[in-house]
Amino acid sequence: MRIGIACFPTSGGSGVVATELGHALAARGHEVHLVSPAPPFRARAGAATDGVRFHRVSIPDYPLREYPSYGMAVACALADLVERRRLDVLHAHYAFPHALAGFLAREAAQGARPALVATLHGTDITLADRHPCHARLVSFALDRCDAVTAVSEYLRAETLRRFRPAHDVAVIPNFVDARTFAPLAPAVRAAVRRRLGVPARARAAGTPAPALLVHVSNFRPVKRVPDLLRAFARIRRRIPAVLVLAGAGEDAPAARALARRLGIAPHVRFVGEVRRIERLLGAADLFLLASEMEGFGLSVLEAMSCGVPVVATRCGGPQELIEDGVEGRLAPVGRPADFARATLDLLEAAPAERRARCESARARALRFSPEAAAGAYERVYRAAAERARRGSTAAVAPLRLAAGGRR
Ligand code: GMT
Repeated sequence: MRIGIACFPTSGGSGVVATELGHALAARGHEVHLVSPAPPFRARAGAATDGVRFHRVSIPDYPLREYPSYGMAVACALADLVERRRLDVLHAHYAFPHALAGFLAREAAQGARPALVATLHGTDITLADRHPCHARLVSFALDRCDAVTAVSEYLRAETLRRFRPAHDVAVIPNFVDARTFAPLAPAVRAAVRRRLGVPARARAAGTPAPALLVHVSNFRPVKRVPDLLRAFARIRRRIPAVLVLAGAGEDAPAARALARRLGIAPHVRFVGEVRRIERLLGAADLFLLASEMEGFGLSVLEAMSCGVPVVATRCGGPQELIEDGVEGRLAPVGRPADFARATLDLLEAAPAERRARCESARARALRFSPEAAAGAYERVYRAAAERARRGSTAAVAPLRLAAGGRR
């Protein structure tokens, strides 16, 4: 198939999923076009040679340029691609504006009518009603798609509850490349920890080695980083530990200020965006996520794939990845004291129990393979193409496809 994928290029999970899916589909023989304002964060060097072509969305320089429209620019880029490559499928990642732009592109393009597929990731649904008009456009776009997928059962349920779309929403969980996101060799792990100033072993007999706790974030309010810092302050009162926060975003300056106020600044490292995040994840004792809501929680899956257990809030997607007490712990949202207790439970467990949890985390992550996800998307594409051919987008039979190991 000839497939156009529209996504954001930033380090957020939706762009990562779209890019990795593009590579997995290209490996299965499809012609894949990635459409984004910049090369996506995880786009691989030499992508053009492995069947994925990148197309930059440029916002035209126009006399009224103080009002640039990214949405219109993506629609133009997609319409152009549909015509030039006679696309079979247009796959929009993130409902707004990509699904709407895909609809416009399909209407505007001449000579081809690709199937329109949207994948919902999280805040595109759960924050859409912050602006009623925005929600109306999301609803309109979803109803014009030939297929809609969500990255978790939780997000599917939220989408049905909030939008009552014309068709069912298929669940295709996100996935992880278990060769890249793998447990680190002990020497590599020790080297990464040394660079962070966190020894892998105790410095003196009778004193425990500090725990390395890692969080990856876009520092948006939904991540509740202040809760994480408050929980960490409690953890530090009991045991030596270092918290590494990777990523960048609007709440980062306030998080630094809070770390200083809580007196934990010397033990908190803000390392910004990290290219080879698998090294940082693999060096951790635990991965922490205190979000208010996660459509999926890709960083949770990536940490698990590195053999690292997770403490997360009961906030949607992570509840489908972690069974409380098996691959990690789940804590209520907005309760730093409970979050700290859950984290300490894991850190203070006997070594054999800790090892078993690492193995469970890795084993569970192996069930979310890129190949299975690409196969599930192919099936959605085929069904959507059939629907587009018939020219009908309403009253669609339920599509229930799961690529990962949902319980
Ligand atoms: O909504 C965001 O904060 C960003 C968005 C993105 O573009 O990465 O993240 C969402 O998509 C990811 C990939 O499917 C999910 O793993 C994240 O859980 C989801 N974020 C939220 O729902 C907050």
